[in-house]
Amino acid sequence: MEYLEWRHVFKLDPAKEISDEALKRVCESGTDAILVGGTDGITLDLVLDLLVRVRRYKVPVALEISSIECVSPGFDFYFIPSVLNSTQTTWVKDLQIEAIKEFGDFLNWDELVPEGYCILNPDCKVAHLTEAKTSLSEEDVIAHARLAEYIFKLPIFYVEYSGVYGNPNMVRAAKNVLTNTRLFYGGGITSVDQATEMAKIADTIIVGNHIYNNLHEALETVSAVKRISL
Ligand code: 1GP
Repeated sequence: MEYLEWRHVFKLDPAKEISDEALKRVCESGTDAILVGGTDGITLDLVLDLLVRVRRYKVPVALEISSIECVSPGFDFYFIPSVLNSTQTTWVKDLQIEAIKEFGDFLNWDELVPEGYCILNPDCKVAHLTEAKTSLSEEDVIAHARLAEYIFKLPIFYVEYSGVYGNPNMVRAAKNVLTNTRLFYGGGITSVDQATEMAKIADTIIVGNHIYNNLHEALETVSAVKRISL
């Protein structure tokens, strides 16, 4: 599947405003994909609006599903997160069960991409929402990565520091024990140096917030990541 080749991804939040000019630069930046997702304030209208605008460009676009009310047809892929270090089964599998009960007979399973999240920033919204146990040691992160690959057989293990730049040692610890499962890293990338450092470790680098804070710097991360081969 093509998402297994992605090295750089921009994550766009439907609840945040972005001008047509900025969106054009993001979509034509050479990034491998646009991932549409966020934690709160998302409505179906906002998702549809962003989908239509991104569809003007050739870049693949995936929806990371955070609530079933905001799902629409028209994306190339649907990423289905499970928060492996949540303390609540809601975020690990209950919401997924609800969605499968409602849509299971109609789903195109080939478009669905399950992701195992490991949230390591205790202060980010998604950590609070999912009541994630974020105080993990390297040994814990390794166990979560192995759970993703060898028990749940997930194609993606996502080390999430949303909002802050993460500890490369934690990311490396996960990478060292993964073979087939792809390692996504996201969180606090604001510079070429940070993008380069994480691209030397993780398979796929996700840049989110900085698109809205400093577009020029965010765009520079694309070529920085593409220069590094693992
Ligand atoms: C968020 O991992 C992504 O889900 C990207 O993080 O917004 O901090 O870049 P940032």
